[in-house]
Amino acid sequence: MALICVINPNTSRSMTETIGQAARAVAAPGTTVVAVNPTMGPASIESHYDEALAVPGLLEQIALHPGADGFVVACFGDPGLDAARELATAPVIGIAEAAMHTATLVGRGFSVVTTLSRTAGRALDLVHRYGFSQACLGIHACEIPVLDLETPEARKAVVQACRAAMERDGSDSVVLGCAGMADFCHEISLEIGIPVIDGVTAAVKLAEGLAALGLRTSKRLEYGTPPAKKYTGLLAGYTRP
Ligand code: 5HY
Repeated sequence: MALICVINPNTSRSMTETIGQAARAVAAPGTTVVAVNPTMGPASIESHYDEALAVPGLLEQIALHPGADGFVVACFGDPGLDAARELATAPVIGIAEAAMHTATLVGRGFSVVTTLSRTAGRALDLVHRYGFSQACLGIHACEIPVLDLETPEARKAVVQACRAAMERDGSDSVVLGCAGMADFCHEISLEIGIPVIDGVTAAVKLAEGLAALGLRTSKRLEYGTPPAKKYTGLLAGYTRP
């Protein structure tokens, strides 16, 4: 019996619903998934500025769910992942990290299809940080804003972008670069004939696995609980006792 808290770090309730449904669709019997988003922060995350200002809301949600057996940061930039791992004792999994690990388990070389070109640099940073510089064969943008992904036209455009990426990179799997694409992967995989990985569902299965193994984030060094610290102004509520 695991409780997995899936946090959409932007404030779009409809996107949180989509993410929650996709997560519950793959959760094992006995796993409870709670899908939440902060009440403060950006409506969507499409820039470094958005990402920086999404982190306080993400950390607030981590603090509000002390009983969770695992957390999923449901944004492809994996914003605030290290800070969340310091704050939580349960494992915290970023969807970019989960999707990239999963892609290398089912293929030799993966493509990433993200939303706007301006987010591709962040995806590349994570490819290098997570050690997938060789396995990632290309990062491509479908140029659809995050909150426009819910339209039928958007789905078609993402399918085309995945097919073009596969052919251009010579990849044998595709990683979807946005939590808002969580319910696209089966349809696209049928269309282009290779594994298409969504990070939300991959992260839920990884979180379940770690909970089943009884593994929690090590508190010995870098991910130790943040030290006592006074915060002022808008962030006074983040003061560490
Ligand atoms: C995401 N933004 O997964 C990222 C996608 C992106 O609000 N949820 C967002 O474009 O980086």
